[in-house]
Amino acid sequence: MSFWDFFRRERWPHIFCPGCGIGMVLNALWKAFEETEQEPEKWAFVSGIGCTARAPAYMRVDSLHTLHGRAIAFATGLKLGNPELNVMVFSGDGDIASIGGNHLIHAARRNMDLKVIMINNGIYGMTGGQLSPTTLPGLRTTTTPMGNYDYTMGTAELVAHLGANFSARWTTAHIVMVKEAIKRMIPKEGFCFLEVVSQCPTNFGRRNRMEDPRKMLQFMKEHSVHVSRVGQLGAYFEEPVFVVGTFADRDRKGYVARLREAGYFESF
Ligand SMILES: Cc1ncc(C[n+]2csc(CCOP(=O)(O)OP(=O)(O)O)c2C)c(N)n1
Repeated sequence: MSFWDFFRRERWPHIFCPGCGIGMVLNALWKAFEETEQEPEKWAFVSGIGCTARAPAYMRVDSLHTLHGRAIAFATGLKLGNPELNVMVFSGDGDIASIGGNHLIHAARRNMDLKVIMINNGIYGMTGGQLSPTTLPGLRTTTTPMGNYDYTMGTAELVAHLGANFSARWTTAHIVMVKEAIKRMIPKEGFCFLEVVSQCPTNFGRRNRMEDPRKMLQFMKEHSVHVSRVGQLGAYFEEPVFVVGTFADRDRKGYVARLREAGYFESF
């Protein structure tokens, strides 16, 4: 599958700012699809609202661009309506962890058969850079101009704790690991979650003296620590630290398999 079999050139120019990390993740996604010989027509992508949520519109796949925070709820309906379809949610940290947090928690708890890629740029990018639950301590946003005083949500840790089959966090400074994590998620059943910490030079970098995206990549690299060194308590750091690595990789039965075993699909 060539690059242009996966992306819709006719929909470009896209809305992403110069230096935005979403393009890097899309490239990793395409490479993961190419290397595992995926057929895009067997996939559907679901997103909420935000910069990241616009991404599926540029892919040559069936996609649902839904309400802010409700991507996982729509994706769950889609998967249960057509269990043969591979369903991937691709959305932002505000969309998935903040307004959509409750859907995330219960989809992970159920081990719902979805792949979720959450781009964590640490803010609400599309609306101008407000604080989000994933903003790291001390960093500046439009709503915390003197620095974030709030504690950070460890989304990948939470999803792992809830029993999902796969949960990982990497940054765009570890883009090969992002691709490898996507490849690991593709054949798995159950809930598979990948958080990608990513640069937003426009609304995050500018307020934190990192308007140059290369500075942000350097920052992410220097402030990353592998989960094997700190355990799952990384979310409780008082300084900006990105705990990267795989938090869960198990093979519990997914929701669809459990419904099928109980005879629910036959009764429809
Ligand atoms: C119900 C609802 N509340 C608020 C908004 C306004 N809104 C649009 S995008 C957005 C935040 C997007 O942030 P995130 O999901 O992190 O994505 P990003 O733009 O950073 O990729 C908000 C609050 C909305 N569209 N709908």
